[in-house]
Parts: sequence; structure tokens; C-alpha cells
Amino acid sequence: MTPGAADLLLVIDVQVDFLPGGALPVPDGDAVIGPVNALQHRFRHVALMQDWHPANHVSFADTHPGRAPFETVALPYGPQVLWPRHCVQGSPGAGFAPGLATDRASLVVRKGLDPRVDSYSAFLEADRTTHTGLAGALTERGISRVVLCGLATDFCVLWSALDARAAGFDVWVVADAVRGIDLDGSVEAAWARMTAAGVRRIGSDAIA
Ligand code: VGL
Ligand code: ZN
Repeated sequence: MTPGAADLLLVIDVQVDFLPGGALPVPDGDAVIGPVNALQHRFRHVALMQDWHPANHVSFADTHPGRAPFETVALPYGPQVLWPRHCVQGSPGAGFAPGLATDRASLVVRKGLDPRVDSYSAFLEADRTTHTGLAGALTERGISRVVLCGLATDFCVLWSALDARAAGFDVWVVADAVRGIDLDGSVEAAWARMTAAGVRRIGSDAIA
């Protein structure tokens, strides 16, 4: 694939808290930084997503007395996995990973700002009603294909890929430029769901 004017590289949540040593580390998460930087040079359009939560966010285990990280609770919009506190607005952990190139991105979009609603997806919050505005921004720029990379394969990359498909974009995920959290086989399940939805898997060596 040779990226052109209608192709966008969407970099999901390559942030300090998702790297080894961070608050919600994705195993081997720092391994995506090199491939993501290399990919950015091949695209005219690059957007960076940032998980950006208030300190009292509903996805944090410590917002729910007696609950522990990685438990699931029932919220008005459905089941919610509880996470260690991560990516708190303005904190060092919410910053982009050191070494991540950020200078070529024309869009930086933050998600998860509503204290009551999580948003794994770059497009639609977990209430499945509130839009981030990203689809509109891409459509206005003439983007028809979204190529995803970043963290985490089984949460924010998965939901962003599914919602990009639902919004009508052609969607590819760069297999060597993503890493997953993997709760009970969730990485495998994520690939199956993405494939079933028509998301295509590609290696970064096939993008030039
Ligand atoms: C993510 C869990 C909680 C992600 C964000 O970026 O995949 N996962 N918040
Ligand atoms: Zn989060």
C-alpha cells in the first residue's frame, strides 16, 4: 500500500502510562514507538489520539470503593472494566511517550474526558452516542482510509477500528505497530472481531 491524499495514519494512545513502568502498562508497549515513527513519514495525514481522563473518572477502580483493577462493573451504558488510575489530564503519565514523533500530526484528539463515560474508541464514547468529532474532521479532509497503530490492540485500537468501519472508512491495522493488554485472550478475540468487521491486517513493511 502506498499512502496517498485520502489516507490517514491514526496513532492510538502512545502515552507514558501505557508503556512498561507506567500506570497501566501494555506488555512490550514501547516496541511500537519505532514502527509508529517510521510510518508517520509515509503518510501525508497523521492524527494522534490521547487518553485524557479527569482524576475522578468512572473507569478508575479507585472511583468505586471496594473494587479492584481489572474487575468489571455494570454502568448505565453497559459493562466497564475497571483500570488502575491512568492518563490523568495534565499528568506526566498522560503525555506522549518519550521518543514518539509528534511534529507531523495535524490533529491531536483527546478522549475519555467525561467523568461518567469511558471512551476506548477514537470516534464514539462508551455510551455509544457521544461522538468525538474525529469522523467529521477526517471526512472534511477527504480521508477515506484509516490506518491504525498504537496501544492497546484489544481495547482502544479494537474499538477505534470497529467504529471507523461503522463510520464508513476503509480500515487497516498495522500488526507490528500495535501491542495488547491481553486479559483472558482478548488480543486474539480482538483480531477475530476486527477481521469479521472487514478490518484488514497489514505489516508496516507493506506500506511504502
Ligand atoms: C486503554 C484501557 C483504558 C487503551 C485506555 O488505550 O487501550 N485501555 N484506557
Ligand atoms: Zn483510559
